[in-house]
Amino acid sequence: MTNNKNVLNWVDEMVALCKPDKVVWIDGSKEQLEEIRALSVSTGEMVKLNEEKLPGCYIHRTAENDVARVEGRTFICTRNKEDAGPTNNWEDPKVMYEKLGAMFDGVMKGRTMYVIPYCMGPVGSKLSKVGVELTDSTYVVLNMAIMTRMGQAAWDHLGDESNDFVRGLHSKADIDEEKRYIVHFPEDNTIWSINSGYGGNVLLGKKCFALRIASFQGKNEGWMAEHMLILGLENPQGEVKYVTAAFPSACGKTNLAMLIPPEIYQQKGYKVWTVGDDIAWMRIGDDGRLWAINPENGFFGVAPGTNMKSNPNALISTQKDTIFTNVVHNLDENTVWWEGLDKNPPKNALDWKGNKWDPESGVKGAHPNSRFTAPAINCPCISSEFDNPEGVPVTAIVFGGRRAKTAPLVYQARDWEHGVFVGSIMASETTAAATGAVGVVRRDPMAMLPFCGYHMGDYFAHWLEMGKKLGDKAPKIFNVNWFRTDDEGHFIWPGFGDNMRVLEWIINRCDGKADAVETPIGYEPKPEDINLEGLDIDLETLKGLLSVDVDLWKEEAKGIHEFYGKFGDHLPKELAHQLEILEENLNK
Ligand code: SAT
Ligand code: MN
Repeated sequence: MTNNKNVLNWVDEMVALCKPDKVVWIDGSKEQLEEIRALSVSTGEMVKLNEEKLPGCYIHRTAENDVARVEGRTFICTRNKEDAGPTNNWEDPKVMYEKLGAMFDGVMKGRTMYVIPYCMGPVGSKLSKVGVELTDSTYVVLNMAIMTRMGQAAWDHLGDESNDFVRGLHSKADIDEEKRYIVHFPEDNTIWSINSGYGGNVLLGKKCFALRIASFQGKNEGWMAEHMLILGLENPQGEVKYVTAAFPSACGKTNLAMLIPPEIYQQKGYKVWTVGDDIAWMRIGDDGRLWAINPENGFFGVAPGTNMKSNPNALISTQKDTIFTNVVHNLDENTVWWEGLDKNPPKNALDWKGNKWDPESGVKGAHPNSRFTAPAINCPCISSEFDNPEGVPVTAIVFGGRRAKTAPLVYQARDWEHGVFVGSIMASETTAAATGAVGVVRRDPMAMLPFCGYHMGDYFAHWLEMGKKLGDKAPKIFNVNWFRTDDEGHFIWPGFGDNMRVLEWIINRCDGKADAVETPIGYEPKPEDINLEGLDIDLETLKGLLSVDVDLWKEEAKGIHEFYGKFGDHLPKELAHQLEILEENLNK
């Protein structure tokens, strides 16, 4: 399959360590994948769903203690502790290789090791990179087949000589949480993951490579790996402008990426095209602009809340060749269900734990972080540029999170440097995507807190550096918050398709077609410049959504001081200066 000695030697070494009974090289062919599906069904790893209603679809359940990323057990192992920074768990690489080496020793005895070659990004693109994942899980093989360009094409992209591939090793031998480790060695292009079967911990091309390792590579090679969706917004003249947006996990990236504009926009001819829903790799093109590709090939989306109203494009994407994880299994129809899919929970069903489920019981049937793994090509609004090796030019970068009060619906940064500040102070209420308390506000710069593979202060400096190189060709930077609530805790802004109204203002700003008002935190729309036609929201409510509460922001500034304190002398002086400007503005 490959003659690349770097690959062959490393696989030999890992086989000698893990001692599998058998090694299967994945070529990505239909026949081979079909065999592996049949095998997973025979072992009970997956259940085949109703072929008429959900052709090519399967359901899988993880262990009950293994349903989300485990940030406490995720490590960045660099030779110098300093290089991993204050926001990552660190261990000395030597110590960690030894510790995990002992755990991997003989771990695949009696099992099969699958060698999965995969390409992150369109095959042949200058920005694409190859990874190889060794795993003893057929679930991982089948998910990687959806999430990446997997098989022979990846070997071809790598070539026979290159050593530039990420070495991933995964085993799911034991489900004991105390023995679970998700470990990155950025200096060796290596990822070792053991004793988990949950997506973000084991699909090593995704968060581990495409964000943690890739962010480190991007810093060294002059590009960016970001936790961002990429969408194209087509106007009635047929011009498409591309926007990338960073929100923390489970804050609606998939929904925004697949947005369907409200009726009044559709009538005029506006359309939204999806390039990616989770990760963007960006580089400066020959024309000096910032260009983005989506390194993934599928969507690993949150199931609960996805329905024909909230996100029809996502739901349609899951109707064939999809793997569902930790959702409700409808036994009468052999289909799937989750909270928020529709108002008819199945009566004869198993919950995500595999127990008989009574919808009347008040107990949730699907896990809040249950997921679908769906091929990107299933998406009705997939962009024609999805496979373009050049990527798409980025007009605007949007940051956002869940904030009940502080952040307004939308504001624009004064310039790139201020934009980096806006990204760096991002904060959001936590969700079920990671283990731990839900609903607690935490700082999550650029939505990269759990995903930055090096010192976050240096990461901010890299952003500033990129801005200097981009100069006046830099995308404009914005911040949005769809999650402001009223005194009863209800969301005020309808969100979903109506977010188009905010995107319209963002694009108009980039085109120099919309005005703005200056506030202490940045530029905001004039309320009358947000189109409210057909919405149940009046101008007063909108003004409320755009209001900046100076007292809350003074509190916020204190929180930022404290947060910035962590970074010591790695904090770029430009950001400290931006914080001073914010405080001055608030005290005016
Ligand atoms: O990390 S996952 O890929 O499992 C999902 C997420 O948290 O964004
Ligand atoms: Mn994500």
